[in-house]
Amino acid sequence: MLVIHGVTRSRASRIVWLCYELGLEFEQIPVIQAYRLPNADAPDAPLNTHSPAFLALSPAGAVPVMQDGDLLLNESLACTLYLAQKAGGPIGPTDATEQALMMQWSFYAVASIEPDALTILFLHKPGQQQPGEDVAIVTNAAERLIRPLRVLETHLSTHAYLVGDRFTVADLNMAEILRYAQGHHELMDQFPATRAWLDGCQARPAFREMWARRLAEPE
Ligand SMILES: N[C@@H](CCC(=O)N[C@@H](CS)C(=O)NCC(=O)O)C(=O)O
Repeated sequence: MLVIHGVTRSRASRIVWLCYELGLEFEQIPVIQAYRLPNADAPDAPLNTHSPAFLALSPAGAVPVMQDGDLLLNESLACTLYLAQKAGGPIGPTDATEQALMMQWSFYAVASIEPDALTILFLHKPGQQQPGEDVAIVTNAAERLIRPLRVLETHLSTHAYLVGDRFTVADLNMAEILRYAQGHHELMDQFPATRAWLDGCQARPAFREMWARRLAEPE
């Protein structure tokens, strides 16, 4: 059976969501991020990204890691792209052209959106008193996101999905990364087609199932 190492409150969410889309059974080993623990190196600490048993699988000490038979795979988007292609249904590529486009959007999400979106996720606290330094960092991150979000908006103004005329792994990968920035309403409101597409992705039963699993985990 497919094994996912990593709690759902991590980038493992991407693989969990895809497994629900595909109806794939999986076992999840809830490896937690070391930074979320008071003392990750204590002998009684739960299995975490510093644990020797986990580092044997992931020398980088990062979740998720996925095992499918003899294949041991790091990098969440390599995992989703692999599973979607292997499954062979509508969520994956039908040919090399679609595969290239799915990789294009996924890599664009990771390279041009994820770093600034993560900054927003961690530092944007609307309605709360915040250090001016954090506010400036968030403002800069939101400004840098305007360019890639314009690219997305242009595409999604004339297409329902990123690749083909159906929901695919490219939408899933992009949606999970853009989720980090969705709490920044002044930013997202500038991109109504993107906002509507993201709402549609998150309304999918498989996303809701992943989200419920995530919420069931301790914060
Ligand atoms: N590019 C990697 C990033 C993996 C990553 O940074 N994972 C975080 C959690 S989402 C992590 O494990 N951090 C470990 C730690 O800080 O201890 C991927 O997409 O899989």
